[in-house]
Amino acid sequence: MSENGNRGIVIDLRSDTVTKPTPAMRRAMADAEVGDDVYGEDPTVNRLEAMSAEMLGKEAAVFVSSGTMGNLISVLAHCGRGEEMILGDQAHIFLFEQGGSSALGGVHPRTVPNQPDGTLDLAQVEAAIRGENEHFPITRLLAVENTHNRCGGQALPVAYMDRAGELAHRYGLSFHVDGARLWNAAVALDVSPARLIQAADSVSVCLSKGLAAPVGSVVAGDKEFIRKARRMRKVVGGSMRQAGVIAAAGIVAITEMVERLADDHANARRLAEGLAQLESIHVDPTTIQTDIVIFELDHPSLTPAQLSAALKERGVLLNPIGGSRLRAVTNYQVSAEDIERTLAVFAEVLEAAPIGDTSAVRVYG
Ligand code: TLP
Repeated sequence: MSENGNRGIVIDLRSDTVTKPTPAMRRAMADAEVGDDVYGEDPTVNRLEAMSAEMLGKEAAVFVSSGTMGNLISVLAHCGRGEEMILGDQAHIFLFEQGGSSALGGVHPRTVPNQPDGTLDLAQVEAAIRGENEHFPITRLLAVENTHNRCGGQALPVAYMDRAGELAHRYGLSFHVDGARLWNAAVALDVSPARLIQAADSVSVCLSKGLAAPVGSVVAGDKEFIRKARRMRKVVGGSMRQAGVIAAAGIVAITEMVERLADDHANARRLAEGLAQLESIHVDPTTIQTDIVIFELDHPSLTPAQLSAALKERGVLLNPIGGSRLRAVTNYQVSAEDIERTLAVFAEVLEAAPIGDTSAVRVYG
């Protein structure tokens, strides 16, 4: 929770990206030893990369500016122009990254439907893998997302990750994991991040989501893959110079901020339990595994946009995400008390707009 001028308290549940650096991060940033990272001379970046590679159980890692860049350079390092990647129809790479791997790399996306638990049906994946035929693009890559954002922060379990990797490798494909929130998955499943992605050839993890660093993601894989990924980072203009200033916050993120994600998960579960009590909101709290709560609004006079606007008036920020759905994401700036306050605000707003009372549209529109 934070103060917001004369509008008072703000509880920001729009994303876990909204967090500001912790005091320890700001100190580490101020004190960071730096050098020119394009020469490989930034000791802080080198340390972050080495620590991340170790935590992720991979040979090497490269620091990038964002999750979008991490996924992009991974896909470009795995696939050439006209080659194909199989991914979920709800994948962030497919929906929310401007089709960058196709726009910039000529990589053809082939989607299969995401299941409600964020997985892909592996029989459908297998059926989508192309055979040898000059009419077809060559299938090169399988990508999954863990946790799965659009599926409500679902954590894909180890057994599934292993099976997906085994399938990809059986057909000679690489296996990439968009692990923007892999840390959340690992905490929720009580497994190490390294074990969770043991079967993956590459992973992109974010430092600036649940872990609260101001900037940055890390891509990890074997040395040869990371050599290619570094080349791709350069061509998209993503190589940075004295980046130790931001990498320092990333080191704090991976050393101090992972365990506490359990608090965000508990807060998300509590939020869902409270929301489920409200007549015009539908969510099954038992499905909430991590920090994301996606819920349906079923109200005759209030649209998701109007609900969001009315909540904002009272200091609670969260986003409609299309159709009747809205998303709330807990984060380290949101306390258990903030969740209770949020639930009270929901009750207030929905009470002020009783079901069937269309005047609420005018009040909150
Ligand atoms: N997700 C953001 C934005 O899309 C709005 C969010 O608020 O959830 N993979 C996944 C699974 C993601 O959720 C995101 C960001 C990314 C990749 C991209 O990361 P950034 O924003 O660092 O490019």
